[in-house]
Amino acid sequence: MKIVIVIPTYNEADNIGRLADVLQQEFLKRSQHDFHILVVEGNSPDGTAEVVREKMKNNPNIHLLMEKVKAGLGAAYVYGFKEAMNELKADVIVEMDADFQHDPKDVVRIVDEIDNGYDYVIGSRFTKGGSIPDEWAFKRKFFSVGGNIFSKIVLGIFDVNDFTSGFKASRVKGFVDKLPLEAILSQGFAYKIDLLFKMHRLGAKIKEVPIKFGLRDRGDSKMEKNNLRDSLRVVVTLRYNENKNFVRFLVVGGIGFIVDAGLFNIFRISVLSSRDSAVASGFVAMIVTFLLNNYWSFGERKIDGVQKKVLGFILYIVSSFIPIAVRSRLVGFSVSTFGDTALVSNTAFLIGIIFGLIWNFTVYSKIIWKVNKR
Ligand SMILES: Nc1nc2c(ncn2[C@@H]2O[C@H](COP(=O)(O)OP(=O)(O)O)[C@@H](O)[C@H]2O)c(=O)[nH]1
Ligand SMILES: [Mg+2]
Repeated sequence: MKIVIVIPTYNEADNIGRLADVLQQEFLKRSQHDFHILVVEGNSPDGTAEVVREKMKNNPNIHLLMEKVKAGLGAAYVYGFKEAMNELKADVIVEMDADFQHDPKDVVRIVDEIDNGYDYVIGSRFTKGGSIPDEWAFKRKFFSVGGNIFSKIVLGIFDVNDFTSGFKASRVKGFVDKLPLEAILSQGFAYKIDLLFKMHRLGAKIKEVPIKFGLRDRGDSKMEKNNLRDSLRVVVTLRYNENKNFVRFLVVGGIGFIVDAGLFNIFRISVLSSRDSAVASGFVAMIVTFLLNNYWSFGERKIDGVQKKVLGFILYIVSSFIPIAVRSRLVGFSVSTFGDTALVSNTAFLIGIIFGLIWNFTVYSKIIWKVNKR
């Protein structure tokens, strides 16, 4: 496989050359792979680019991508990802810092898990065997650990412990090439949470490999002051966007009801019997809601092609009958058990509706409009 290590740099002249040397030695341990280093340079004033150019003279697997200006970590990675995919034709992309906080000796351990079939391998500080530096001030530890717990709960992803690790490997085919890189939610550090969430939603098989996050070797941290707020914003935005599907699904349901009831009456007083009208209006409402769900509620994962649409629609009709059948059973059971009163039947009916909403939304979001892995 072609493996590209993307390393963003800003004022890393003291580190990048030494890091490249160590990495080259590490690459020899997995000679079955074709390793490359892609430095994304934020136009550092300290001559980082010169150091890289010097290395490139004798190392054809080292590449340099120059940014016009330092635009943040997320922006640097997006630039690097695109180059790695489109120009270098990477099969696997590794993200890593230039300052030795990530031990270059861990690269092969991380890549090994891709070989083992995982799609997204996270060098994790918060899994058994991983660690953050003892030297960190309490405040930094607190925000690092606390931020991860917060992300975990709000995003509902419980099989990941380190949401902000900058050391990881991603499979390109089916994963990085499906990420909406243009619409990255943060140009800074918080891009990590965004991409992790989206990889998870793409159904990546995720593996955490414990790493000991070290102290920066030389040079200064470029940690932005607003990282914490920015991360918070990304987590909340991701959650909201997820619920947007649900809100839209409810609106479509409401529209479906209006269409159904309206057409029922139009058909009934014009051409059809009441019985036939109920079938016809229901069918039209199904088509309308299916299309609205396709182009709006789940628009970002819409079904393309007539054949797939027809299949999706059949599934849509079949699955929609299940909660209706369950509801009628529930109402029948309730009135025969608790008495045939308005309260009993309406309570049962309402429970049936709630079940129907959960059922339909689950089927729509997990099956019919599941996140695409084409
Ligand atoms: N190209 C580019 N690289 C950056 C930028 N910000 C940070 N880096 C690099 O990204 C890596 C991580 O940044 P670092 O300052 O170590 O962050 P910290 O470990 O959180 O203090 C390092 O290799 C930096 O040189 C940026 O805006 N542009
Ligand atoms: Mg660092």
